[in-house]
Amino acid sequence: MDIASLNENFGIPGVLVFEEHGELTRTVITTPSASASIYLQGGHVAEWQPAGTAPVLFTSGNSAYKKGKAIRGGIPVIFPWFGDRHDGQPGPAHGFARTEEWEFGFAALAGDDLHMSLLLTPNETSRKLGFDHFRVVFHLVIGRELHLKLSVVSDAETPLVYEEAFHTYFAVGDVRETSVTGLHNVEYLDKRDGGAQKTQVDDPLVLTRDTDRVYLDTQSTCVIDDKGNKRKIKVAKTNSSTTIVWNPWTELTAKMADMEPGGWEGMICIESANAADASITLAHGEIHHMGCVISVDLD
Ligand code: TA6
Repeated sequence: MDIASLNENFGIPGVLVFEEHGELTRTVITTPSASASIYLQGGHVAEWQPAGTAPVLFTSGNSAYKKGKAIRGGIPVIFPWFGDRHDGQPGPAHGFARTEEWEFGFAALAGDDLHMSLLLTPNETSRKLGFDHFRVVFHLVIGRELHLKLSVVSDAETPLVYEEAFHTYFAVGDVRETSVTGLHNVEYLDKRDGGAQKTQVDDPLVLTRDTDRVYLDTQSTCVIDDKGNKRKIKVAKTNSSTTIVWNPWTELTAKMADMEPGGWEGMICIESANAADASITLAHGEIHHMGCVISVDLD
């Protein structure tokens, strides 16, 4: 659907407007409680800023807004596998959902909150990768809080096995002065140490180097104490058993064309997922909902 048709069918004057940005189509949202931008490619929430506080999501100034290239930052929607594909078949890192075009479903204003949905269905890309007969609906409520729900339905005769994640990049004043609670005593796979399984002893967690950890069997709410912005960001999730913590730090950032050299200092990924030992299996007609509510409390 072209921009004019999107605005005619779904636009809300002064609240929700579709526009081109780079090679991509996005919707820009402005309400009394928050502003946001969401790209149809990937159903990708790139920005969310509740009234009265700094942007909550980190987006790299070097991000490419090109077809088929994931935006660096915001909330990449990861489906149907997390990280490298694990079944010996070829496929892009973190699956295809974040680089495919999603269909805009609906948008409606309820008070100061904007409700909207996006839909991903099988296409030539997914079928080539062996994924057909599924539907993914991404429901969002954008306001003083950000409510996310990813609903996956299987229409296949054989079981659908998948991983999923909200790969959320949070903006922080300085990651070195930021701490995270909610993961104490949780087992994790340390991808910076050959995937060794360890226990989270330090509480709160403070990152001091490049960090890539997959926390297992945890449904906990994480709280990011973003001292640099004098706020706490709460990440409450439902039907999610995995939490990933990631920061590329200096050396890895230097190798990423879509990251600015010091970009790592202003971000931390706290990702709500079902991955590693927590993949989801759906029989024909079954549905699964993974949710996440992000909220901000000023100090
Ligand atoms: O969530 C952490 C991670 O899996 C890291 O291993 C790193 O690869 C990161 O995702 C970013 O992946 P991307 O494909 O977006 O560069």
